[in-house]
Amino acid sequence: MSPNEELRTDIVTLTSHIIAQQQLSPKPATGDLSLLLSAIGSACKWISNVVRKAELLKVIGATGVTNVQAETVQKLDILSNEIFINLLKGTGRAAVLVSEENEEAIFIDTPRGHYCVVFDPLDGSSNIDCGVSVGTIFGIYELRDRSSKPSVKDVLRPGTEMVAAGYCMYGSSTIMMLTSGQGVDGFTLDPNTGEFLLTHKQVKLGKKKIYSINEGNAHAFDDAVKEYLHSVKFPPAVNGKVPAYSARYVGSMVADVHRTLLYGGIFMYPTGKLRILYECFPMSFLMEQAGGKSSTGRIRMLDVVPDNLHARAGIFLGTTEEVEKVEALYRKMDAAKK
Ligand code: AHM
Ligand code: MG
Repeated sequence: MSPNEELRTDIVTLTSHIIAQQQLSPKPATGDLSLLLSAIGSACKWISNVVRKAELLKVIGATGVTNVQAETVQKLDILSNEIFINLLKGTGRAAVLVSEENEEAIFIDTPRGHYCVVFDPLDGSSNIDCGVSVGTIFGIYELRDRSSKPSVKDVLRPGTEMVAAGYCMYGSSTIMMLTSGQGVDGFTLDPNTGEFLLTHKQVKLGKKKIYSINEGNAHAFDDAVKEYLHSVKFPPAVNGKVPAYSARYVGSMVADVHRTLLYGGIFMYPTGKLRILYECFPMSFLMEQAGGKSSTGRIRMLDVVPDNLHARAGIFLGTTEEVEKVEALYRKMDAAKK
């Protein structure tokens, strides 16, 4: 620990931040949401610990099975899922859990369970074996009606109805970004104290021109996407200056969105691999709260109503200017087809 660290007294932990946010809520606060967010913080600490030691604990690699989505399940996917589910169940506040790793929703019969948590416990896990950043993504809904039996209808709702969302990135440091509709705040895990500390207060989207996409899929892109990509590679001069774009693509949504949030630009996955409920919605909620935009190309992503738990959509998120350029090209493409 450096001398400066020892002297630091202006400490805001994730827990104290959640409690402060709770006081700002216009609704009388029960503390239930705070408890859930706090459990998510604990789950992310545990997952971070396992991810960092994965090679040493020999939990690297695939399990040999594929999930309901025909994707290879990594050992760490299973471990992270169990950690997340167990810690959420332990709060007694969650009634419905939806995980990327489980085909069906998990219903928990508990008297104070008024919330639904949707999550991808370890997104980008195919990158683990080579040590690239991975992350956890989560979103929270309140039950529509506390007096009715919880059902999948409680989560098959537009993203605009989420009450909180976030991600935790296991990268060069472990960072959690969180929103409950009052902006985006970021917390870095201090390995000495085991606390998430507020390090990114009220994040506003960066202004850099960066585009992020897996161009290996270009053969399957809509013409609108192809035209957008051409425009960022060969941009027209503005006042005699050619705006220079950079290309960056990690292949791990949390890392690509985190960079987009901090630096700016646009992240795109147009061919519909990413899941609406627990990948697209939380990231779109954060992006809007940081001052950006998220779209399917045709409509606001948060207005989509998923028709099943693992439904997918194309996504474009980032700075408003870039996302609107893509939307304009979709309108042009659709008009030309009429
Ligand atoms: P996963 O949930 O199976 O890990 O897949 C999602 C990941 C995202 O993190 C990332 O944006 C995308 O898949 C990368 O896909 P690709 O390898 O096709 O570029
Ligand atoms: Mg995923």
